[in-house]
Amino acid sequence: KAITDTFSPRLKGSEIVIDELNMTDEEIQAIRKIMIVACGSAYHAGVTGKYVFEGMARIPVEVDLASEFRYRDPIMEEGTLVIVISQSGETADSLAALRESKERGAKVLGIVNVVGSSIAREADNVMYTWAGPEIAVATTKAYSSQLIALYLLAIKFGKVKGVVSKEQVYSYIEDLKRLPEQVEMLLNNKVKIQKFANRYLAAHEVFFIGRGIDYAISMEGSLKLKEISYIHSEAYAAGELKHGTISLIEEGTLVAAVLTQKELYKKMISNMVEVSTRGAFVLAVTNEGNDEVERAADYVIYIPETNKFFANSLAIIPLQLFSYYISVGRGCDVDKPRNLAKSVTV
Ligand code: F1P
Repeated sequence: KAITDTFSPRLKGSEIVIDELNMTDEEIQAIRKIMIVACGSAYHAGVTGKYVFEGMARIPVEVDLASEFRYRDPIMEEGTLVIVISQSGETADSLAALRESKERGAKVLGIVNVVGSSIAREADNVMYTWAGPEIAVATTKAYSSQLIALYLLAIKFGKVKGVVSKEQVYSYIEDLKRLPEQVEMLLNNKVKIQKFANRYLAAHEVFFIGRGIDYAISMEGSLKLKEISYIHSEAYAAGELKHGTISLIEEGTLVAAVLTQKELYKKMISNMVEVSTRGAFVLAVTNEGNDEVERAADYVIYIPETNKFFANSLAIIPLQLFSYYISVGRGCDVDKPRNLAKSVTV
């Protein structure tokens, strides 16, 4: 719903018009570097944004946690666009990063859900995500909307900068329009995920692994699990396994492997074999029709086919459902997890 109801990209001639984006083509032309800063799930959306902006618009991107940003002396040359992502628009560290960026002469674009919030007011430009009020503490729909905002920005920036052709714009928009129905299909599969989750209610820890965009999805999947179920969970770039993490794998450890990027299947499959030979139970979240993965995994959840840049919007759904059912099964309060606040303003 966040996807269908939020944005209205239109094609006008060969140009893509996004009503929600308050930026001129001249401002877009002037961008030389993008720095994305945010906290929590918004940060994970930003990590996806890095791959999307670089892949689609060929703009160099840095992503940083807003809470760490203050300890840097970031180089913001002419043409640096800082993108601050925040559902609430009030997160103290994100707001501080915005102010510091402006002081250093950068232009700031806010991707914000709450209209009129501090970040929305202080940013030079705002793209509202219109995801509606978020009741639960753990973000889901605002995260989905942030992803869509980033995809649209990348398409638009790529088009204005002459990297993306008109035909590509059409095809990206077609893929975006299919997402809501594909998300619906995944939601209809929830009983299967619930059954699987029920087997892991007593898990002590769960690892999520992926490469590239799939690593960004893994980070958000892991955060959802720990924040609402209190099970220790970490996301690792799969290539890092052999640099230490693999020693944590024991008989029966659940490892969720995310594989949505076809060119990375081979390497990911070898990581899955690495952990399963050490006793891990491997859950794979992957694209339909991937028989090789079927052989290497103990359990497979398929996501429908989409553009490689948009896979996060689909792969995150089973991971969110998994966390949700674990949380419910363990008797946790899904909407109000302990120790967490909806808006971190101090
Ligand atoms: C950032 C955030 C959320 C998280 C929780 C605490 O908030 O880390 O991602 O779900 O609500 O704050 P925001 O800057 O996106 O409002």
